[in-house]
Amino acid sequence: MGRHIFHIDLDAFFVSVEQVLNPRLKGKPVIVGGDPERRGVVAAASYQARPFGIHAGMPLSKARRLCPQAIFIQANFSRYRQASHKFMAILADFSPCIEPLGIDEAYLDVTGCEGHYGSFRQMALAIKERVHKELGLTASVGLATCKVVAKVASDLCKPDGLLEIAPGEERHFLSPLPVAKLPGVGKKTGQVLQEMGVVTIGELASLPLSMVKKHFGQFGVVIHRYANGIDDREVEAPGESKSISKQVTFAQDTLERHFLEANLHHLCQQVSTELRSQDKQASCVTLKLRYADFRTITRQTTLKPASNISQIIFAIALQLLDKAIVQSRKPIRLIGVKVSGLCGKEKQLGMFDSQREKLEHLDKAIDQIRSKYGAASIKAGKGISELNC
Ligand code: DCP
Ligand code: CA
Repeated sequence: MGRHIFHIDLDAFFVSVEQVLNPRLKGKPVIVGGDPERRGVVAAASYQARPFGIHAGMPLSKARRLCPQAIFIQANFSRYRQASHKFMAILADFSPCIEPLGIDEAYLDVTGCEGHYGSFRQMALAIKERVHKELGLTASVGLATCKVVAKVASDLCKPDGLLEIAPGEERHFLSPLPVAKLPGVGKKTGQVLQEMGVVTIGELASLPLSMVKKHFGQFGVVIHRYANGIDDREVEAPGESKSISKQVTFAQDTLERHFLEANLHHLCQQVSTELRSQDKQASCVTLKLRYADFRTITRQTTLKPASNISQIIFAIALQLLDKAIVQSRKPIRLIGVKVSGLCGKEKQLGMFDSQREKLEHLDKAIDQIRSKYGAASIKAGKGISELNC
């Protein structure tokens, strides 16, 4: 039996949350990001602001030049996080197989779930209705047999849309669209494809695989399959995660080493606590940095043996951060940590066994205190200098 997958994405998320709180903002060009007099970029723009050419990542000063009548408001992340949790909880009521993607989007594998609603379309409408009724937000939903087609579909029908791509129609649907619409095709890949004379997804799909592979290696195989509407990726529920990641966006871009270190420490604590709660160990640590100009880099290191010890993950991530700071002294907007290559507990033999054991006991004690008194009840220090890993 074929799969049925939804991609659901909230429209102009940050702005829409603000509009629910202040209905006078509805129907107006609204920009969340902050004060245009100060340095900063657009986080979200209402659909009324977009015809002026305003988009996320654009400097606020430029946004104001393009649309002087726009209303600028400060981002309030705790509000957005709260709305996001409620949104994900609504989705989880429709299918247990849910994969949150970002703060305001998720894949849902709804194969076999449509019976109660009559059809997948009716089911998608029911989701939209609940999101609107309970949160006051509009969502756009793409329905397809695989992730990539569902995502392109939801993007295409925004805002407040619903687009169903019938089984067998995947390639035909993607074919006329600009190649930049294909997930995975960023600026760089788009440029190379343009030089190859590829404008539409259909043209990419028609290229011989060997040619795409020659230009892009294994990644070429993936985008060629996507262009042909082929995508076998499962919708991965968080419980079965292959990775755990946490990130934080700063109110102001910074290069302040102690501030970055403290945030990194907190993120590493969060991912390692999550690892331990899943009884998993990670064999890879990835640091993600986004600079003020929105350029994003990732740096990773393999962990041998795999570990879920907070101090070890932090020590590795900190090394990566220090290297990155030396390489580029640009102010940082976002910092994130991902642990992947997850596996069950290994017998850890090695010269630092006794030290690791001590750290494991420490983490266990911290976990117990937190589970009893809450996450904020205890903070671990950053004493890593003696850790030799
Ligand atoms: N966001 C951000 N900085 C960016 C992009 C997005 O802070 N460069 C935040 C604000 C967005 C939210 O993430 O509201 C979700 O991002 P989306 O890309 O889904 O954009 P929107 O939801 O704002 O608009 P759309 O209706 O196009 O999905
Ligand atoms: Ca969105």
